[in-house]
Amino acid sequence: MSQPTHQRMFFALWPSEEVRRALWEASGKLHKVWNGRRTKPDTLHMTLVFLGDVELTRLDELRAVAAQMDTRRFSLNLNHASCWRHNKVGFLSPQESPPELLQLVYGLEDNLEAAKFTFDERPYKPHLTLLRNTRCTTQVPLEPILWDIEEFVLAGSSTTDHGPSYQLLGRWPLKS
Ligand code: 2AM
Repeated sequence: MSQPTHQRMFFALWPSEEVRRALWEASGKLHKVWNGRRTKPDTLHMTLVFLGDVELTRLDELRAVAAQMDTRRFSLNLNHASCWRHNKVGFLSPQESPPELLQLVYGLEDNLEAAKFTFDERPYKPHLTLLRNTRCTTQVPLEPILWDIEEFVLAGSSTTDHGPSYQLLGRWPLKS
């Protein structure tokens, strides 16, 4: 079989084990009321910038783009659970986006544009997908999930018979 030349990639925030457990618990509570298909615990993440298919020969260039970022660490308070009607995604989000989160996203986008990478340019709506094919019915009480963001990652995505599988292609610490 010929070697792949491209891979689907995105920059993301990747939860620690502790945050992952809290997210999985929240997704269980939402699933009981809203139904749908739960995101598997090991694939839970929050996308920053979705690049789509990237030539593997440009991976080092992409890592250099990420290494230019000098955003400070911040805390994310996932205190809002909701759904989008158009794509039936159920998600957690922060009611207010910390300025550092937006700096990180817009900074990456600016650097990517300068390096002539293409990416999904739709307005950024911070969200962490917990359920697919779902509909929000009634409000579900949840404890807010506080997540200390100390790094961001570049993830590569492949499709398997069991759904998406992600490989971490790089991780960059935020400034303390
Ligand atoms: P989602 O959770 O709302 O589906 C990997 O596909 C990640 O990239 C998912 O978190 C997905 O968001 C996000 N993403 C953003 N834009 C995308 C796009 N145009 N196509 C597929 N995934 C996208």
